[in-house]
Amino acid sequence: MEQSGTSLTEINFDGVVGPSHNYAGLSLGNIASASHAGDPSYPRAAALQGVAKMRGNLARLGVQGFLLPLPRPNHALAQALALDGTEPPQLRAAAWSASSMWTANAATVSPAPDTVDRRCHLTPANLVTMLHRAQEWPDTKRQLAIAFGDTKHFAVHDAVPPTFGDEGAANHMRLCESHAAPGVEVFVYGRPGGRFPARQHEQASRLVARAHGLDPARTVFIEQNPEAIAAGAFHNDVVAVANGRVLFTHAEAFADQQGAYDAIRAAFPALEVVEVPSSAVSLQEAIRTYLFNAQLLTLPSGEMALIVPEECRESAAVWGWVENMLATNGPIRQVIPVDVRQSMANGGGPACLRLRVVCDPAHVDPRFLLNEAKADLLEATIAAHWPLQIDPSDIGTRVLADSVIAARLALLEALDLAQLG
Ligand code: SUG
Repeated sequence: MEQSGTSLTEINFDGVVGPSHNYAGLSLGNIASASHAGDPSYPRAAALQGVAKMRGNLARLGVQGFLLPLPRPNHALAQALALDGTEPPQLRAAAWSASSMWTANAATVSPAPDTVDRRCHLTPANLVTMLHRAQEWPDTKRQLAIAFGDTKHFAVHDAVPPTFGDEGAANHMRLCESHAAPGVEVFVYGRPGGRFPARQHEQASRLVARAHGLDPARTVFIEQNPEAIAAGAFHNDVVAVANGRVLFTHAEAFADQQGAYDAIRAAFPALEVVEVPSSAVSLQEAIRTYLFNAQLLTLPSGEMALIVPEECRESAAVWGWVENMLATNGPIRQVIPVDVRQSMANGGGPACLRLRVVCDPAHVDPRFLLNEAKADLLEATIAAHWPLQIDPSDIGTRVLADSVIAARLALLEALDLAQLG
């Protein structure tokens, strides 16, 4: 058992966008996914946008990690679905989805200072609500077990059993005085019955909290606002994000907004809420621009920066609120737009693309950590192997399968991770 040390830091593990990235309209309740269904996709541009975001954060924070695309097409799923070319295209596309790029859904992570055995616990998300996402977790777990294979410092669990849907860190927030101090973990679940699926089940959240050995006095369970889910907030991280003492949230994120603040404050009295009122940014505009699907980072200077999608700067309402916020003396001192448009068109903003792990970087398998040279290597491999464009009619073809498989293997080899092949 190890006590938390000063070397604990937050590492963002971004998902490298896989070579089969495409728009198949697979996610009911995800407005962007539905509205871009059938569009051509640009996997090379998508993956390069992701690397550019990682490079920016590496420069800002000095540390950055990544997780690799999962094997696609998934032959086991294709077989299980009896795909023979006569099936509906969406069923076929499920076996090709590059959805593991959204690593906020890879796992729920409880850092060592929060857990009873003082190890960092990771539970891969079962993602059972969506077929194309439910196939991810066994391969995700294999990867996590390598990246965080140091069992003195990490515990990697199995996913929560079905039918309790678990969507991982996208429905989980952590408040703390510093990343290395014991934190308060907030699990946000939805109740079924609305027009769109509530993907995070309360019992899944409670199960993860127990499995991770969290202190009940520092664990809070909160219900998502059913109206937010109905408006397209299929994950809580579409309408709220936390970092340090700060909860940055839309005023309509939770079923009982004031009750949520009170419950968090009871466990974490230092809470600072930065709330965006509906009069400034409507729920619909927040979901369209992904203002809250932002990375709220503590910079080495101690200031907080919000990494938002470019779409925020193009919205008069959102940017107007941002400028007003920056003019006040609040905890968020910088707002930095990034271009992740290819991911955004499937409902994945800057926060969806990263999994936060508070740990000592020295305990992580270095093959999953980025530096400038490795960012160059990622870019060169993507530029050489990722398809430029995928049209819906390409999905299911042998030609595309060969190119997607070869592209991923080239990346694994470049990173000395062929064991994941
Ligand atoms: O699960 N989109 C993903 C987006 C995940 C966003 N993650 C977070 N909010 N943390 C999803 O809905 C679309 C795939 C398609 O339609 O082809 C998709 O899976």
